[in-house]
Amino acid sequence: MPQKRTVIGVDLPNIPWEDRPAGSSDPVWRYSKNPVIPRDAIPTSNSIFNSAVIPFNHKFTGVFRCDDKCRRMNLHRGESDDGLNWRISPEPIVFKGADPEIAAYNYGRYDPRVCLLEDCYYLTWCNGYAGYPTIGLAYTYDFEEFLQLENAFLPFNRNGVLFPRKIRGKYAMLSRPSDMGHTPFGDIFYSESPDLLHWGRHRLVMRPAGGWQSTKIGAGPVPIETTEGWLLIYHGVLTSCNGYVYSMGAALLDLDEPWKVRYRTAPYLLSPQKDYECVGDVPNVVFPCAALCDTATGRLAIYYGAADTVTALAFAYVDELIAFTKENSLC
Ligand code: BMA
Repeated sequence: MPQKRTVIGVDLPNIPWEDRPAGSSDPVWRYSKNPVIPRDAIPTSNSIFNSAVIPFNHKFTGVFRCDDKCRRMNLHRGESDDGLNWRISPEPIVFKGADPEIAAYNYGRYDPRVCLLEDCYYLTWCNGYAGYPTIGLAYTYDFEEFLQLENAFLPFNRNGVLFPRKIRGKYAMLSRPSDMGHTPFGDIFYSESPDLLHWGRHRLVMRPAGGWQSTKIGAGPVPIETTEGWLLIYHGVLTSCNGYVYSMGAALLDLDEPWKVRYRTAPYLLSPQKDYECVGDVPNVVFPCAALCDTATGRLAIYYGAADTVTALAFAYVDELIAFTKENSLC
């Protein structure tokens, strides 16, 4: 078991964990009892997927994408003692603070990420504005009151993911400029801000590459700071004759200049192969949005949406993931 302290962060001995199945040498493996959150965990939900989870008060809290039975996309808070059994609030999060024009429910709120930055929890998500998708941003100290800021970018944009500390003295975010629909393109960009309101100095990070990541890519969980660079887990999309296929990969970004990609997986880490990933409201989707990491052991628990229907869990060791990414890199 790796014991080297590669991850810069805190010890989280209580994250969910299951050893790699006997006979497997894959760097990422699924929880045997997947999915961890069924589509109907609350009475009003059609589906619960693409959701964010973070340690909070020695337990876990999360912001969950719940699409309701009217098929409205919304964000709900959830709590868990063990990261496996979740109590999800039946009511969506109510955001305060923002200009009412920005805070209004408009087109939907979906695909949240939660980032601990300084002493505050920041939430990014795909937020409707003027009927178009862009990156919403809010903060909370207690997961009770959420204060919304201005949208980070102009439409059209998705997959906004904050870095967990300032870089070069600025807040930093990854995002994926897109279009109004089921975007058939998509590169990951890096942007910085002095105040989380004004974003600029945009830099290209990665473009789609071959195979499983040939159509578009988007950042997944908040990047994990390691001695080898920022470990970014991301999704990549292949256009098959049966539609899009969403898989998971990883990259190592330069610590000081994260728009410089040092390594990037040529093979996927996880692709839709289990029934709950292949069958659902949108078949063939593995969509990672959160990762919990225990620095002492290097254990990683990755939460991902499966088939736009349920939430599933996968595990890895950070050191193994870094080694795999370097040994199987596109660059
Ligand atoms: C993307 C987003 C995700 C979704 C994926 C697959 O464009 O809408 O929320 O998981 O498509 O449908």
